[in-house]
Amino acid sequence: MQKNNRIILALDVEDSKRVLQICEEVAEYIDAIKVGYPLVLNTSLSTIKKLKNFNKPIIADFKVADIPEISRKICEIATKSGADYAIVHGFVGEDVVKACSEAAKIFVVAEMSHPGAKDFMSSEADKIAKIAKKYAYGIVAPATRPDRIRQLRKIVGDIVIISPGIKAQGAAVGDAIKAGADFEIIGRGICAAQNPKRVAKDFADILKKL
Ligand code: NUP
Repeated sequence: MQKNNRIILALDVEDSKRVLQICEEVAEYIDAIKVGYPLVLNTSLSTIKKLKNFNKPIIADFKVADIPEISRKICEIATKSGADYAIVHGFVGEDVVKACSEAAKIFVVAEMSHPGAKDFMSSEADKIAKIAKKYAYGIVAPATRPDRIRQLRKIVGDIVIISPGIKAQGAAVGDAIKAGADFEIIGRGICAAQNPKRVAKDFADILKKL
């Protein structure tokens, strides 16, 4: 994935017209588009094809976490629908991660960004990262805990780290990049802003100066 602005837009917007409008406004300030359940379940998988017009890599955030055979199928469907990458959970084990990696280029969720991730995930994240390093294009690591990004970077070496938790979840723009992430995932911070174009430009300017 090309690093220009280092922003991945999380399109958790349910109205497909609004989605296209936001993408048009902010396209020049983002490097990739992430779609997930709110958008795809409310519209359809074919929305991914429409988003291809913006010439950005598309990441399907389905947080795949099923048995290997079904997880592989989900990744195949994501790829067939036009997604360039799929996000897969790592806590389900190496067999699932391996199966998914055979069907798509994957990002593995090593540790999530919300407070509840500390209940079960944080303690296992280093082990998940070791598995991810074997099979994945990259990992997802929390901007809300930059110390964890630093630690996970040591484990995964130079694979790509994408990091959510910016703005709406409390981290500041730049926190994840400063800790060693490659891209910051930003959803509501851009999509729910009065003027998405202006904030996307401001965020891109901040990241360029780092
Ligand atoms: O740990 C994760 N945290 C997280 O927020 C893993 C994710 N994939 N995400 C996603 O990033 C979440 O599903 C949403 O699409 C985006 C963050 O959105 P926002 O908090 O910037 O609005």
